[in-house]
Amino acid sequence: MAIESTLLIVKPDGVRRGLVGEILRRAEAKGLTIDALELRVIERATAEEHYGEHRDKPFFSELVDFIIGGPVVVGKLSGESAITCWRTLMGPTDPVDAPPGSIRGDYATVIGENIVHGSDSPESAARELKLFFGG
Ligand code: 3AN
Repeated sequence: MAIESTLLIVKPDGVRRGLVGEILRRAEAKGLTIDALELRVIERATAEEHYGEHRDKPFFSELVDFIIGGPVVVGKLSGESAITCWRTLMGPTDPVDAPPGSIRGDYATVIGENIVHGSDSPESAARELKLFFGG
């Protein structure tokens, strides 16, 4: 067990649907701490770097256009095993597979609009937190 930090993004679909409060409530209820929080529109270059591992995938341009298409809430969540805890609260990437009780299970139906992001490893968390918060 270890204290970790992870990047949270409430994507444009989550903000548009008024789910910011509910998503933050779930993170806090779990016991995670909100160390940084900001509403912003992500620059295209930042989005392309963030999703760099998907650059060669057919859905890359759609993914980037979607994430920069409206305001998002970016945050830093910290706590014991925060990376895995937040991924579990989010549910699997495809909302069709996400169980009820998870954010994607409760609020999403399609993979291209799956409400939230969370870093998938300590290495990703460090890279993503630096990209969005400078450290
Ligand atoms: P996660 O967001 O669960 O870490 P990743 O990193 O595999 O999932 O994918 C990043 C984002 O790319 C997903 N949140 C989803 O919006 C989008 N995505 C992943 N796979 C697909 C796909 N097959 N078709 C369309 N969009 C996808």
